[in-house]
Amino acid sequence: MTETTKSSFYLTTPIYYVNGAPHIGHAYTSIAADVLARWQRLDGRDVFFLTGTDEHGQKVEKAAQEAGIDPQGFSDQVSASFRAMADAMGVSYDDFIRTTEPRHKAACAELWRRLVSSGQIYLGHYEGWYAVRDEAFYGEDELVAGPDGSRLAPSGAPVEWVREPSYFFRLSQWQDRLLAFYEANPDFISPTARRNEVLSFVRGGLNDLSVSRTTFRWGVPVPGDPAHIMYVWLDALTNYLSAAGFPDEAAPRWRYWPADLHLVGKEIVRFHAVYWPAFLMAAGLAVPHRVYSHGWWTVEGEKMSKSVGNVVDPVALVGEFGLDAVRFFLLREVPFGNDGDFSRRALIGRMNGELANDLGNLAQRSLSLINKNLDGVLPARGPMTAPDSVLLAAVEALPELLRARFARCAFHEALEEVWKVIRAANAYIDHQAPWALRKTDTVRMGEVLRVLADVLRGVATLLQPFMPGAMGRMLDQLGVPETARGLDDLRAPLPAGTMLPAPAGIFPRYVEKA
Ligand code: ME8
Repeated sequence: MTETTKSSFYLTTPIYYVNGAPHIGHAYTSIAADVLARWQRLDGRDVFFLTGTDEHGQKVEKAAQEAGIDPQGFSDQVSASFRAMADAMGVSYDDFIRTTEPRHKAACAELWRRLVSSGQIYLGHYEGWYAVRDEAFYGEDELVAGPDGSRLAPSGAPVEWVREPSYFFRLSQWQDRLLAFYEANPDFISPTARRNEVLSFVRGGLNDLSVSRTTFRWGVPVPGDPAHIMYVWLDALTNYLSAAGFPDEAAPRWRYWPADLHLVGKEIVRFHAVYWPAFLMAAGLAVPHRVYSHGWWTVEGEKMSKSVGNVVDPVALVGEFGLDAVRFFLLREVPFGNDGDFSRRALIGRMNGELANDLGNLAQRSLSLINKNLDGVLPARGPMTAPDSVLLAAVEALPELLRARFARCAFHEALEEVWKVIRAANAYIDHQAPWALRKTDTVRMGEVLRVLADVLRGVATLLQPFMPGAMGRMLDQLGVPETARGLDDLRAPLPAGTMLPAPAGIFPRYVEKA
């Protein structure tokens, strides 16, 4: 397919606040999004994958003050560390947007003007609770009591009383249209639990939303009234438009709009599934197809926090365990959508069990038998026995099974489907015992090794989005050219007679240092 005929897929991560260093939670969302982006590319789609940093607002301004650096210099530094994190995690983003960039500020100003001209914004006065940590307004009835009796946001963030002139967005007028939109687009929010939360929030009635602040300066000024700074969430959400070229509808990237999927953590669903579609509809713009919200990680049973000192640095983790193992673990350990717990023990268990024993040994055993007994030459397929056909049929069924899992962001299920085949291949090699056939029936030995090479090729091709480095090496060892590693290429068999390079272990066992 040529670039122009491919169907497009626009995928985003949240843009992360630059108030602190990236941690494993940020890496998780970015890796999950990356797996999906790589899968869609493998499946022949024209992908636009966006990530970046959210640099305005009181929270960042405060962090810069505490660091004793001006907010722009501070944002430059922390944004660079988020970009370095994405690079270290193998995140194949097509663009990295920063909300302090001119292209983004211009998009915000234009969106604001469109909301004003459609009569959706008016000047008033805000009085109520605000949590800087969440950058969110809360109603009195939403607050909870803290351990010392103080009022807290439902997230546990401290709140302060705010009283200032403010522009408002007429969110209250959007309740019915939002509910009709959710009904017409049942897949807009997933998983179901999150969808239900959003529905009940919107059914409960919506208040107009304060969309500007006058008590600090670090943000995008309101067009025509620069005493007001745009509410950081209106600014931040607009990044998804800015990167697609908005407001220039002739921009090459505008073809990607609306986004196919916003992948976010569960705590920011309301912004993406309520405010964002309301802003877009009010401005006469198309609404994204889906918002998927995943769960939260704790670390060794505890909430990650700077004060507890248990924040996991993803770059250090990759330094210790390797990138492929970390990516695999994060998506394998916890059903996507659920909360999960990170522990070294669980990571090492998956590395040694599923990577080293199940997949690594299968590849090493098969490829070294080809290397030693067949001079490294890939044998031809022979007449199929029943066990050969059953195993090959299982691997050939995987692309369709995985497409359906990826469509639901069920990454853990996709991995389980592949592992079922890996386990079956291990049972097959044990039963067929090609090492014994070497002495009794070398022709059959070649046929068995060919079946195994075909299984490994299918598995390695399909696992590339999860473990691009390790699976690239496995495909090298199987003699698969770099230009023939897509899903479509699986239909053509590898040519018999290909010389395979000497195999080298791909997943060594991890031994905990004493
Ligand atoms: O909310 N477990 O930025 P943020 C899993 N700037 N995921 C986690 C996590 C954890 N413990 N901690 C963070 C913002 N995340 C806004 C977004 S978008 C227009 C603006 C991930 O720096 C998860 O994806 O607080 C969560 O939604 C995101 O980081 C929040 O990052």
